[in-house]
Amino acid sequence: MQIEAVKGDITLLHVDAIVNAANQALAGGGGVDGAIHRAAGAAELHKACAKIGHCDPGDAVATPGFKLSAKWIIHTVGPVWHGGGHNEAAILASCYRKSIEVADRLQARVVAFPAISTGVYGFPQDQAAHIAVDTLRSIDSSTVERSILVAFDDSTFSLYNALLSS
Ligand code: AR6
Repeated sequence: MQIEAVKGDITLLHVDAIVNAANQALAGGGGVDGAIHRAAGAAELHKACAKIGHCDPGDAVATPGFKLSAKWIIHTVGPVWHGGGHNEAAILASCYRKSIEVADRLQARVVAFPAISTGVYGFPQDQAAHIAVDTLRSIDSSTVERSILVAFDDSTFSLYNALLSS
């Protein structure tokens, strides 16, 4: 699986699936979750999420992409940062692994990820970037050919580029 970094708005990407940094209730919210709801069509996406109802931290579920160019939205729930001693790293790694498992089942070949947990949930950016890159590198996907790490700010973009060139 090829891994690359881009900077920008994940809702604008022409990929098979985009990953959403959701909450356990799949209720929508701010950050990338809010942007994805607005771009996909909030009413339809809310309805699809309500039907699923819940997602545990570290797990992932899928809905259609509705008005997005992406065919699918894979909703994963990152850990809330509580200082690092509450299994946060393992839960974040699980978000990347489970999202790829869901993408495999959907036959998605190109998947884009936001920097899960590094906004409202407070996970330190550098540690999260390491986990994203290390976890994706460790996955042997049967279907996904390309994973795109989408940075919304310069510091995240620099971290991804440094890690991907090492
Ligand atoms: N495209 C790509 N990345 C984005 C975009 C965008 N359009 N908008 C924000 N980001 P966050 P979390 C980046 O807070 O920390 C929501 O309310 C942002 O700069 O969206 O996992 C949910 O409902 C940051 O780097 O997600 C949950 O309650 C990254 O996306 C909670 O926030 C993640 O920031 C989840 O918190």
